Amino acid sequence: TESTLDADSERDPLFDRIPRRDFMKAGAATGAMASMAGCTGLLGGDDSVALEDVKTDVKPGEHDDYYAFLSGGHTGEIRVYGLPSMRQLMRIPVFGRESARGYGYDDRTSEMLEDAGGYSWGDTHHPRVSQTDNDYDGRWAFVNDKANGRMARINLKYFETDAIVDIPNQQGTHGACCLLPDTKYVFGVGEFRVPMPNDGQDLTDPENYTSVIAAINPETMNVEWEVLVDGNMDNGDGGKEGRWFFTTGYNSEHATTESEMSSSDTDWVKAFDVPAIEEAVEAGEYDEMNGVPVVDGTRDSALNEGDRPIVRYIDVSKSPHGVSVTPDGQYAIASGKLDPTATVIDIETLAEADDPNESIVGRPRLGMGPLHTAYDGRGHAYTTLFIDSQVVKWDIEAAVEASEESTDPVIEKIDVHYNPGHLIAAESYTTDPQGDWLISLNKLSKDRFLPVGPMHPENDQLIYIGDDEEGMSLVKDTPSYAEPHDASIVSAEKLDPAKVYDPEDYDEEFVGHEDIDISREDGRVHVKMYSTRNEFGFEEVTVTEGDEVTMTVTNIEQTPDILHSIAIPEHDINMKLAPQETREVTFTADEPGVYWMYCAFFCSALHLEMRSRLIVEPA
Ligand code: CUK
Ligand code: CUA
Repeated sequence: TESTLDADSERDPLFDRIPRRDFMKAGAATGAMASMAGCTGLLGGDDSVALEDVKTDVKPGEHDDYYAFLSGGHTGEIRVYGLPSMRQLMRIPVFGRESARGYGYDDRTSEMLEDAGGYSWGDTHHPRVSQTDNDYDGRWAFVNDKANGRMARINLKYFETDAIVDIPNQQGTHGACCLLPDTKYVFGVGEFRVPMPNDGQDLTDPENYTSVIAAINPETMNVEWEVLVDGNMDNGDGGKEGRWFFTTGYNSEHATTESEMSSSDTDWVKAFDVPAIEEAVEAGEYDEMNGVPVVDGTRDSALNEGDRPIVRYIDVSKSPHGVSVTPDGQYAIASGKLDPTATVIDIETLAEADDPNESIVGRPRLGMGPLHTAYDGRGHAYTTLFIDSQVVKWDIEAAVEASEESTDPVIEKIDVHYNPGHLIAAESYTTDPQGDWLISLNKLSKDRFLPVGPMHPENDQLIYIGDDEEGMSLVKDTPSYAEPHDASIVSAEKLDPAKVYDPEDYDEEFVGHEDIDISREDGRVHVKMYSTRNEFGFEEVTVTEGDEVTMTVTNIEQTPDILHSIAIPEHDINMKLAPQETREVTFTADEPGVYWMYCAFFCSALHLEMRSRLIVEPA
């Protein structure tokens, strides 16, 4: 394993202490604490398992224990990995067209992309998986578009994007997260401060720029309301109890340049009191902007006076970046690039505190550039140190009362390669993390892989965190294409993806053997045909130059994994068809000639012969 940077002398005394604390936590739950306190036989706590006793390699033909959903940054996609193998199982295009899946090539998905702004790319950062009762429910994943102010929903029955909302009044949607326990809302956290409305009326005075969080209904993907705040916002995470939602922000200065943005020693974590906001919306205390109720949550607003302010502004050290809520829902932990400490906020006291700063209960000193924090469910937090290029493991309860200078809560540090952004532990975003695996999503790989030109892959490192006695172990390097930011790791048994499509789930009309048809009316041609090994429903389709052609094609196969597509040369069309899937594409046949429509998936021994002619007659 990689070296532990802390000298042994620094680690030992802490090391002695930690398992006892773990044990006390477990003991308190069973009421057995008094009789067994101090017993050293319980080093490592109940759940601690040695690395040699866990599956680290997934043999050929075996399955992984977890799905990991990694964002793809400015590729605009999501990648699905298996854990612990770190094999890439699938890519899910979200904000950009992708030809292998025909995403953005058929009518339905291209209309979806068009209705969502018509951009050809997005910047995905935070994939979050829906939960019911604080556990993964297998329904959806959500992901933000930092580039264009959007949120997308991925249907986990089919592992495909099924909805995108272009969020009004929000220029860059950075944080993304669900309000738990039951995913009542998906929050889009607005990063860029812009004039509101951003219509060219008021361009120059940054004091008047502002940003909003958006509460999105996960079923309808409708933006229900927004809250306007002071300063910008960055990452976000929701409490486990359905009341609080937290965001960080690095620009309380309301500045437009880097030096001004980091001039103040403190910025804010904002705590949104969701039921109080809902009451304000209910009472009509909002302005409607671009069709969305926008509630004023700035510090001086009327709604922030009185005994139930809708947004609490908590002073934290300069430029906080990550914020995440502990699995027990007790603390929100924020940290940033420019200060070596993390801020531990006691969520329960937030409601009663006169001054929200009273809810800050700890400021442990973790290392340089603490960015993001994940949890193992055994009372430990793991924070990436961007500048130190390490992951630090620390004890949450020991951090309560810890001063800014205190390194006491620190248990261990491990080097990562290099410069980690997010990290994520298995089911860290639930109330019951698995505590075995952690991925450090490193921004640089430098010398870790064969060189492939000036653009390097990034390095997603798998770290075993299940053994409190031996500490963290680096298990694998995985090169990844630019640029994963965050991830969610879900136990395999919590998802139940379909093997073939259910035609009931889509609007397109299923075209069976008997249903093939070509109809013509006023220069419009509608072709309905099936695809199967090794043919399309028609051997040739003849249209006239200038016709608007709609093709509805069903893959009538029942056999899992037998995919076809219909690729039309020189028409920029490739439509993927999984078993029982129907898709539709509309195009204008404007060049006379013969075009071989072919199947792009190697589906059988006669796959190459699976083609038909599109004949376009001159007008
Ligand atoms: S962010 Cu990229 S490393 Cu968008 Cu959560 Cu911190
Ligand atoms: Cu169908 Cu190749």
